[in-house]
Amino acid sequence: MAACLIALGSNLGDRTATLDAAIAALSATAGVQVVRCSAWQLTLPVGGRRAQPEFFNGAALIETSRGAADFHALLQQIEVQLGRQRHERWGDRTLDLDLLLYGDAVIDSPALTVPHPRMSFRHFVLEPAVQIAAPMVHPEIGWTLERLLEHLDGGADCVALVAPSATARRELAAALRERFGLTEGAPSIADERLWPTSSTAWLTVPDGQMSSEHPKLTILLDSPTASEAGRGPTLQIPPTKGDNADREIFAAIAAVWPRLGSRGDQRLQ
Ligand code: A4P
Ligand code: MG
Repeated sequence: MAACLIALGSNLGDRTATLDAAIAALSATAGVQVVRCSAWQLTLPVGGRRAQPEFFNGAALIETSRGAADFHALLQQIEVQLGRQRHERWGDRTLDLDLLLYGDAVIDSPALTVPHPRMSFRHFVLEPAVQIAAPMVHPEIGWTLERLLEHLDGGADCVALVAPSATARRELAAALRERFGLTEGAPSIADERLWPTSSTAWLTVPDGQMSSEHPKLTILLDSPTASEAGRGPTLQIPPTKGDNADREIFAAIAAVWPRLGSRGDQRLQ
C-alpha cells in the first residue's frame, strides 16, 4: 500500500458538488481508500488567463494498492466522468485531480511527474494539504508540507535565479524587473552550496521582508545542480521548456506573491 496525496480543484459548474463526487468516486474504487479529506477552500485563480472564475480547492490523503501510473490513470478517468474537457492549459475546469505525492517516490515520465512540480510554492495546494498531512515530506526538497507552507509566509521576499548562462540570468532578471517591479538584492547570507555566487542572480520584492536567509522561491533554469535538496520551494525549468518558460515563471511568482500577480496583469494592460 502507498500513502499518496492528491490535490482537487474546480472552477466551473457546481464546484463543491463536483469535488464531493470525486471523493465519492475514489472511495468506491477497489484498492483505494480515502483516509482524510480537507475542507474545500475558495481561492483566486493563479496562472491562467485573466478574469477566470474562482476555484474551490482541497486535498485528500489516500491509501492505495495501485501503482502510481495506474492511480494517475484513475484520477484522469474520474476527471472525465465528472465533465472535464481539456481545451487549454490552466483553462477553466469542472475538475482537476493532481497527484502531489506518491509515498516518497520521485517519478519523471512523459505522462507523470511526482512530486507535482508546482506544489512546493502554491498556497492553494499547501494550505489544504497541511490540514490533513502536515508531516508528509516532499522527497526532493526534504521538507515537510508544514514547513513549506510556513516558508511561504516566513521566507525572504526574494527570488534566487540559478542558471549556468549569464545571458539567460540577465535576460530573465530584466523580464522580472519589468513585469513585477522586482529590484536587485540578495539576503545578507546565502548558502554558497545551494545558491553559488557564480551562477545566481538575486531579485527582491518591493516592500518585502528579508529577515530570513532563505528565499521564498528558487528558479533553476537549465541547471545541472537540479537534484540537490535543501533550497526549499523550487521551480525547475528544463532546457526543453522554450517559450513556455516565461509563463511558467510568471505564474510561480504570482503564486508566491499574489499582490505581484495583479501588478503583472496591470502592466500588461
Ligand atoms: N501530469 C504530469 N504529472 C502530473 C501529476 N503529478 N498529476 C500531466 C496530474 N497530472 C500530471 O494536466 C496536464 C498534463 O500533466 C497531463 O497530461 C498529465 O498527464 P491537465 O490536468 O491536463 O492540465 P492542467 O491541469 O491545465 O495542467 P497542469 O500543468 O496540471 O496545471 P496545474 O499546475 O495543476 O495548474 N489556481 C487556483 N486558485 N486553483 C487551482 O486549482 N489550477 C491550475 C492548474 C492553475 N491555477 C489554479 C489552479
Ligand atoms: Mg492538472
